[in-house]
Amino acid sequence: MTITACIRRVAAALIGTAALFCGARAAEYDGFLVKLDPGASTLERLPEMEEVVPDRGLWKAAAWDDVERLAEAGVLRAVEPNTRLTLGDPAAQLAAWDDDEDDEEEGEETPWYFQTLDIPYCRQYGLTGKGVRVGVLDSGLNTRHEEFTRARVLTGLNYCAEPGTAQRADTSDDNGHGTQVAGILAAAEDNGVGFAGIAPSIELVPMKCFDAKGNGDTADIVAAIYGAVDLFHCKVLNMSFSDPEDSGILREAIQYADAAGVILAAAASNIMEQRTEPDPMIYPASYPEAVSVGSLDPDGTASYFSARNESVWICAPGSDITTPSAGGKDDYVTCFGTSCSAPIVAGTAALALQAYPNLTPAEFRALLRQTALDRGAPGYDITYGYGALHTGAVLAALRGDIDAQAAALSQQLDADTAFAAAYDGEGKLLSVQAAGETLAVPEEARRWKLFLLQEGCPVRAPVALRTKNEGAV
Ligand SMILES: [Ca+2]
Ligand SMILES: [Ca+2]
Repeated sequence: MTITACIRRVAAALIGTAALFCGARAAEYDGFLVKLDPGASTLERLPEMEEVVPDRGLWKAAAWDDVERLAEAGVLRAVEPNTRLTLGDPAAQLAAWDDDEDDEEEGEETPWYFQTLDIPYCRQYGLTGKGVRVGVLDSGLNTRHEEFTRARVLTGLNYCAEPGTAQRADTSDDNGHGTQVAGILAAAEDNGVGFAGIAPSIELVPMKCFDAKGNGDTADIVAAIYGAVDLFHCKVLNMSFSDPEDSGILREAIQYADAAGVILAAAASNIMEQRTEPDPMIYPASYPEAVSVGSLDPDGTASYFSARNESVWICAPGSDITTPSAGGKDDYVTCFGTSCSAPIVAGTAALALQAYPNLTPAEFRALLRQTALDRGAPGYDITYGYGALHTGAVLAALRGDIDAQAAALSQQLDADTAFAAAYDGEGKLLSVQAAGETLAVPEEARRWKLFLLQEGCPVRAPVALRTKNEGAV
């Protein structure tokens, strides 16, 4: 919904008797998110307003009277209800277990999806997300947990607390969701306990936007997105939450992050009941700049709860995932939800950025699309998006490693389909042989080290993508 339409809806709701705001119940919003003329004076701004991102003219107004006064002063550029969000059902806990008793015998287990995604291939090239800064917009982080003692955790911000208060620096996790998400992304590897994250060497920035009950609002999310870009200089953001309302101000923040080169991974959302076909669009996953991630079960099929709509870009493991919990220093939970799938894509982005720091968000989205393993109905579909994430194939494509891509594709090809690639003396790809056909790689494509096979079909010509990052990993 556009800002104008939103204002119209707000105005209509206020004039009429129904307490409906952009489709949300009155209980589901907290004041108004306003965008003011950047030139507005302190006086015109109203002293009682809370800051959201003051540099960008974003403030929170408690009541509609305030909004009207701002409009009368001629400084109001946009207004929306400040929608309340809840972490709610994502990452619902199926079971919890305590690692105290027998971890000495068990040691560290490899997550089941490391083989599916071919994480060992990435580790072979030293890819652990080292040096890549990732912001996790969630409920905070339990830094006392044994899986984070080695992690490079930066001091984040608690956006739930008022600016200027001591609580603003406290990003400890009183809910659990944030620690679970961060564990899937960055739990320590080879520390002899628990499990490992996809990108265990990232610089992790906990950005607390949800309180102990899992409640947050659009204003805090927007503030955190601008903070992630301008204050923390993150290269990847994970957003395992969903807003049923399209917000023009949130959309602008997402577009700003994308334009600044930040890769955005968002949970496609969980639909547990009252399904429609397709499921409704959910935000921020449905903004085109965000990678909307659906969930796969261990058998590779879409999880029943994973949203089916045209926002879905790709699917990643999101069921039967064991990860650290906020409870103590050695507690783990087994969870499911698209909240678990998004950090697997965020971790993949961190590995790709470690290898190629100039990779753009658009290039990353294209890589996901072109390396995904098609599932369900042939080609794009609203259940799987472009298909199942294959982290190894993403990195292989970046390296121009056609053999590794072939290995990934062989997961969905007949067993007798063989690949062979011929290179010239400089390691540039000359031809690809598949299913008995030999295809020459066009001269212009040889200049690039990024070669991708068209989705799902090994006998079509390799395609080249522009990349600013020449050179091997
Ligand atoms: Ca571990
Ligand atoms: Ca498909």
